[in-house]
Amino acid sequence: MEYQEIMTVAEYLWTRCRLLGAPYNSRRLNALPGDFALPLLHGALAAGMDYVKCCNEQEAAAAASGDARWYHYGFVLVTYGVGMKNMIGYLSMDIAEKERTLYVSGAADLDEHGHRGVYNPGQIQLVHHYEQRLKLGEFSNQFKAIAQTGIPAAYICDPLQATEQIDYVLEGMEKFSCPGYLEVTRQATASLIRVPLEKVTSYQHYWHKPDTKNYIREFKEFFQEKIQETAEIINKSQRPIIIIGNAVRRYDLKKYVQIIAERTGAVITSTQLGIGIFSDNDPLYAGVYAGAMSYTEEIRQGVEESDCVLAIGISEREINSGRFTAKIDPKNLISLNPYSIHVKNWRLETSSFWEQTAMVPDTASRIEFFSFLEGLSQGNLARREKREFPTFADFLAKTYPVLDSSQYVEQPLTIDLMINLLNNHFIKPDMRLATDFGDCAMMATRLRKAQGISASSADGHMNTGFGFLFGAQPQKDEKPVRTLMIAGDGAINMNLGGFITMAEREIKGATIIILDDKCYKTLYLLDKEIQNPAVYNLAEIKYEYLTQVTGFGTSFRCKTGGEFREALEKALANPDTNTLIIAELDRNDCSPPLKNLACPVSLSSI
Ligand SMILES: Cc1ncc(C[n+]2csc(CCOP(=O)(O)OP(=O)(O)O)c2C)c(N)n1
Ligand SMILES: [Mg+2]
Repeated sequence: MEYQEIMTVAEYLWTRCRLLGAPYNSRRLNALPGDFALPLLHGALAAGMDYVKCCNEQEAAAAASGDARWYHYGFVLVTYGVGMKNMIGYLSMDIAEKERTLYVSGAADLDEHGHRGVYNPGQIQLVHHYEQRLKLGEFSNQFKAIAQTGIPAAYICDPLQATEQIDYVLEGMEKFSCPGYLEVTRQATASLIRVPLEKVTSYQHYWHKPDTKNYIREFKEFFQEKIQETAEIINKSQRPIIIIGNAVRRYDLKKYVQIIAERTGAVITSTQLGIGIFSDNDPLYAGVYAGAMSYTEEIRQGVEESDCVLAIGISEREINSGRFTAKIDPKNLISLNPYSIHVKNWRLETSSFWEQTAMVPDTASRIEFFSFLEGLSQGNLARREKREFPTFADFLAKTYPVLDSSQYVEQPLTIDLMINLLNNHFIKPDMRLATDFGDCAMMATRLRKAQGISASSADGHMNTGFGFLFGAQPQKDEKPVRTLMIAGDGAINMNLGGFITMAEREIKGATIIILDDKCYKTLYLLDKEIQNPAVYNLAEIKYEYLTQVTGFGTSFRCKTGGEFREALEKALANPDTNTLIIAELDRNDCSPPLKNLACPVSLSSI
C-alpha cells in the first residue's frame, strides 16, 4: 500500500462510520460518556462525528434507532456495563426490526483485570462496572452475551486486528440489515495504527448485493409454470383482495403491489403493521384487515369471504391476526413473503425459521420471493375494472366527519375526538408521524398518514418508551420536517430525560402529545384477570411544567375538544417553537382498535 495514514483506532472507527453514513446524511453520534467510553468519544469528535449528548443510555439507543430508520444508519456510544446493559431493550428492538444501528461500548484494559486483590490477595480485583468475578484471561461476558444474538460483533483489544474487526462489523450491518456491536478496550482505542489512505477518504462496500437480476431471471423461468397457475387462479376468482404487511415497506415492494392491484382491480388492505405504505387518500387502499380488529365489517367480510386473498409480505405476529381472530381459508390464500410462498395447496419454504429471525444475506435468500412477485406482476393477469369498495379516505371521512364546533368545544376530550381533530385540522402532507407503543400506536392506525409513519416497534417488538429524540431529530436537518409525536404517560415516564436533550439540542417545530390517562391503559384494558389498580396506576404529574423547566416551547393541558383544537392551532401557527399538548383522558377511554383488541368479538363497537 503506497499511501498510509497514522491515526488512533478510535479515529479510524469513527472516520469509517462518518464515511459509511455520508450518503444518507447520518453522522450523529448519540452518546452518554463514562470513563471507559471517553477515549472513544474524543476520537469521534476528532473524526468529525456530531456528538448528541443524551440524558441516559435508553434515550441514546432510541435516538440511534430512530436515526437508523430515518437515515439508514444510526450510531450510539456508551460506557461498559452500566451503559451498554441499559440499552439491551433497544438492541433487541433493532434486531427484531433489522435496523442498522451500531452499538459501541468501551471496555477496561486487559492489564486492569490482572491486579491482585488487596483484601483477598489470592483473588483478582474487579474493575468497576464489571459485575462478574472473571477468571484471569476471560474479560468478555458482556461481549459474549451480545454476540450470542448472532449480530456482527467484535471485541477489540489488539490494535493490529482493529481495522479488520471494525470493517467486518460495519459491512455485516449492511449485508444482513441488522445492528452491529463493537467493544473496544481503552488501550486499543488510543493505539496508533497505520491505515490505507483509501479507507479513510471514502467508503467502498466490499460486500455487494448479489446481482439479483440474473438470479431472478433464472428463478422466474423455474417458477414460470407456478406463476402462470397463480395468475390463472387470480383471473378466475370473483372477488380477489390484497393484504400487505410490513415487508412491503422494508423491501420496497409497493410498485409490484400497485401493478397487481391496478391490473386485477383488487382492493388493497393492510395488516396493522402494514399501515402507512399507501397514503390515506390512495384510491386503491381500503384500510386494515386484522380479524375482529379490522377497520370495518366490509373489510372483514371482503377478506374472509373472498375466493382469492393475495397476502404479500406479512409477518406472523398475533397483532397482524387481530389476536388470533383472523380467518382466511388456506384454500383461498396466495401468500408471498420472504420466508415462504403459499399458493392454495402448494407451498415452498424459502428460508428456515432461523434464517427468518437471524442474520441471512438479505437479498440472496429471498430471491424466490422477489422473482415470484416480479413474475406475477409482469405475467398474464387479466385486466379488470377496479371493484367498487369503500376506500380508506371514505372510511376516514365517514368515521371522522368534520364536526361543527358545537359538537366538540365543550365535550370531554377522548381519543376518538383527538383522531377527528388531528385528521381534519392538523396533519399536513409533509408532516412526519412518530408514535410510541401503547394506545398511541393503535390510535395512529386511524390517523392520516402524512409522510408515512415511523412507530417504534414497527415490526411488532413493541418497546414502550422510545424517547423524544426518536422522532425529533429530522427537525435538525437542513430542510426540517415537522414531526407529530404521540406517546402515553407511561412511555414519557420511562424516558423523560429525552425532553431535556431536545431542549439542549434546540430542536424546534415539534408537536408532542402526551396521552395523560394516569395509567398503563393498554395493560389495564388487556388484563382480564387481575384488574388491581396498583398494577397500572401512574402518579398525577404536571407535565405542562416541563416546558417551563426546560425553557422549551409552550404547553397546553386540554380537557375538552375545544382546548385541544386551540392547542393544535397554536402549534401549527408557531413552527419556530415546540408545542407540548397534555391530553387529559379518562382511563376507560381508548381508541377503537384497542377496544377491539381488548374485546375482539364484534365490530359493532367501532
Ligand atoms: C420496555 C417495555 N416495558 C414494558 C412494556 C409493556 N407495556 C406494554 S403497553 C404498556 C403501557 C404503556 O403505558 P402508556 O405509555 O401510558 O400508554 P397507554 O397504554 O396508557 O396508552 C406497557 C408498560 C413494553 N411494551 N415495553
Ligand atoms: Mg397511559
